Amino acid sequence: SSPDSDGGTPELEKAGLLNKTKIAEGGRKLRKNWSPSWVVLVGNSLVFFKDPKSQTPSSWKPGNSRPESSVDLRGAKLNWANELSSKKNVFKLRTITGNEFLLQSDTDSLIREWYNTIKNVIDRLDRE
Ligand code: I3P
Repeated sequence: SSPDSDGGTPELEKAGLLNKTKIAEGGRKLRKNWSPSWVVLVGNSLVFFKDPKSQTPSSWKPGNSRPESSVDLRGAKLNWANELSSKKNVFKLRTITGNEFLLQSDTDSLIREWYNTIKNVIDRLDRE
């Protein structure tokens, strides 16, 4: 079994660089502001970090650096959303509290991996 399967520190599932913009806060529409974000999927949360240069998957540890923001995936909705952007490979994540994010990568395989991984977490939480 893995070191953190005892309910202690949540396990890191995935980390990487994506383009991100928040498009709604509590259901209220926001102006788009795309920027690169270091995205970490850990436990039931998607955590966003500002400075991608200082982050690598192997160096990331909980508490190592201050997240910019964090999203609870419980009850969240995930959908491909290429109609919401002129960019390719865009999906939308909507939290239960009505915060909406677009995430994007030019690399098809990378964005598909992120979509599937986040979807699996949401589906697992839905079954709990
Ligand atoms: C927005 C900016 C975004 C673009 C958005 C523009 O302009 O160019 O990159 O979104 O398009 O409004 P501004 O910087 O003046 O706010 P995409 O790159 O996702 O297309 P939109 O208004 O059609 O969403």
